[in-house]
Amino acid sequence: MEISKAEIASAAAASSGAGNSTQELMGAEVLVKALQAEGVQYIWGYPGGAVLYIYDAFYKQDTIQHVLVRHEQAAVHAADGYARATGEVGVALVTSGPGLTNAVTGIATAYMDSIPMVIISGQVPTAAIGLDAFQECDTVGITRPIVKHNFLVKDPKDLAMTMKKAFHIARSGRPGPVVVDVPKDVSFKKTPYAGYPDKVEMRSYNPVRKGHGGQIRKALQLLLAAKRPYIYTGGGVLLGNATNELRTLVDMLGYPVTNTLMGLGAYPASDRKFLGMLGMHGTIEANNAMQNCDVLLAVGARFDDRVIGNPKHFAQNERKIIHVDIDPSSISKRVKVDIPIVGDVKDVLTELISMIRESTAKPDAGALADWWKTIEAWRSRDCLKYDRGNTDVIKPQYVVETLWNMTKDADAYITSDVGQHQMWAAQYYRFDEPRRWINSGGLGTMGVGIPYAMGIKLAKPDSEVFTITGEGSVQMCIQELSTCLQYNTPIKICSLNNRYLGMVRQWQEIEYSGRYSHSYMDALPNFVKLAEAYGHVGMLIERPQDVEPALREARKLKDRTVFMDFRTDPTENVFPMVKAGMGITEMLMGSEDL
Ligand SMILES: Cc1cc2nc3c(=O)[nH]c(=O)nc-3n(C[C@H](O)[C@H](O)[C@H](O)COP(=O)(O)OP(=O)(O)OC[C@H]3O[C@@H](n4cnc5c(N)ncnc54)[C@H](O)[C@@H]3O)c2cc1C
Ligand SMILES: Cc1ncc(C[n+]2csc(CCOP(=O)(O)OP(=O)(O)O)c2C)c(N)n1
Ligand SMILES: [Mg+2]
Repeated sequence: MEISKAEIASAAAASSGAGNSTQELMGAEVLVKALQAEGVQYIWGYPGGAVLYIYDAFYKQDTIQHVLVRHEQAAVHAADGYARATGEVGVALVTSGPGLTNAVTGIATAYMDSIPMVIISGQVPTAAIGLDAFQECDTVGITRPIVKHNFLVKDPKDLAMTMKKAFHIARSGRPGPVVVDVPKDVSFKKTPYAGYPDKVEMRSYNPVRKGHGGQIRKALQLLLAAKRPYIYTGGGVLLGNATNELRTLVDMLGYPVTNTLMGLGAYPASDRKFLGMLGMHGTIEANNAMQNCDVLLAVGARFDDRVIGNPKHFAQNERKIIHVDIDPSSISKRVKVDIPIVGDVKDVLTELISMIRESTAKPDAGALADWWKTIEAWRSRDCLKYDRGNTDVIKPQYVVETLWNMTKDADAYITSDVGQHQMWAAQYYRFDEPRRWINSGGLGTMGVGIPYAMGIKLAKPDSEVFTITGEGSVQMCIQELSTCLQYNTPIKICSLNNRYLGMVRQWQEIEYSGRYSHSYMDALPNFVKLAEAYGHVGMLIERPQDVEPALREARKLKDRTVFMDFRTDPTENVFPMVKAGMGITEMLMGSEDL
């Protein structure tokens, strides 16, 4: 059921209390009013004793659609997927004790990738806290290291302001998940309610948006004087909705650009200035440019260990680094930078662009042409080539490439799970638009693929939503196929079934002399029948020539969830690869390098 914007606006106006005198409401009702006032359309959750008053309050309203998942982990992932695709705050609701502990993986996943979320958890009544009460757990303690902030609400009169703060903290500055723990009596008791606050002020929390003008000017001078410049961008560009600014900047300068795994889509992959993803499974040209540039502009990217490889090797080449990030704690965390700029990427890039427009100095065209020549030589090695013509066995890359070819001009979202299939999706699906590639990078959580897709499909019912997964990952949240049916969120699952925990097998092959300890997946279910048992369509695809027809058929089944079980080459590995402890240019290019 889609809820119109007008309905939400009228609900929000009603719930803001504008013009209303103070009324007495139960805590649970205040909570629902807060969500309405925040414009929340969907909430993913699972009920239990501690949240039954909240569920009762949901029953009495019809502006927010609650989605009953099958496992709390999936509730948080679905809300997280929704947040990644829409830029809105994702909201989940879980009960106390096991409800919350089940949600922990989802919360940590969102935290690692800086995703704005509010997670409401039920708690035992305030008088029972600390008494080993039934389904009690220390939610604030358990979640403290994996949230941007958390609250335990002890009095219903604080609920409205706490929710206001929670949403503000989740979406401002460096986004992140916020947990609001609500004891049962707090949701039950009545409290005077004078409307949802329209302002929030926190003395200790004031994220900087505008970058320091002097620093930006210094950055400009460095950038224009560069002989071998490089622009390294990450998830922050997507989180800060600054893709247009990034495109303008790159076009003005003509410099090469790369994205991290989390930044894919921040710059169009089809543009020649894009060198592909960098890092452990990045392209030669992207990694070599990172190592050999003389001026690096890092934008909303956090120098992850999967990106810079061995820090000593990375530091061998001298380069000047400009780092734009909204979170001062990201700056010089792993790599020492020369020009830190703390601020929002959109604000900072806008200022940088206007300074470039006003500047009489221009990039050094001769040096840039030489730099591009070097880069093209790296690129000509075509490091993502694979056995495209294989007619015996389905190459996993071929499935992704075929999907990309078929959907590149469509309104499509791609989610993935974690493993080899995730890397092939990142390498072979060439994202041109932001927020189309939805995956877990920081925590690397197997199981996110289906719930992410489910969350997105609800928000984008007219878009096509695909999940690229593996037979290992998909089983971690497979129960959500049931939710997909109940809420009519038809998604297309492309399982690259190699019968292995492939990424683990790859590491065992390369780092553990081929001792495949517990990475072979035997006794797999019949996925076709499993899909059918859940009320969906299942397809088994075993031959390369059937890949395209299967995808075509699945796309035609617009209103059905389709599970495509592609039997892919079990021996295929992800290349290029930077082995643990190696520098980013010390890449394995294929099995011949092993
Ligand atoms: C199997 C596997 C393999 C992987 N291999 C690779 C690989 O080869 N290459 C790769 O890149 N990654 C890889 N990763 C992902 C990696 O672990 C990290 O998640 C990723 O590199 C981090 O991306 P990022 O630097 O863009 O940071 P993000 O986690 O996206 O962080 C964003 C940064 O932007 C900042 N920010 C947020 N909002 C704003 C704003 N409005 N303005 C300014 N700054 C903002 C934040 O403070 C933060 O510092 C892999 C993951 C897995 C699971
Ligand atoms: C919850 C969780 N447990 C373990 C891991 C470690 N891990 C990373 S990739 C991987 C294998 C994934 O197998 P599959 O889903 O079949 O994908 P493939 O690598 O074969 O494409 C494992 C076990 C993880 N990332 N997440
Ligand atoms: Mg597998």
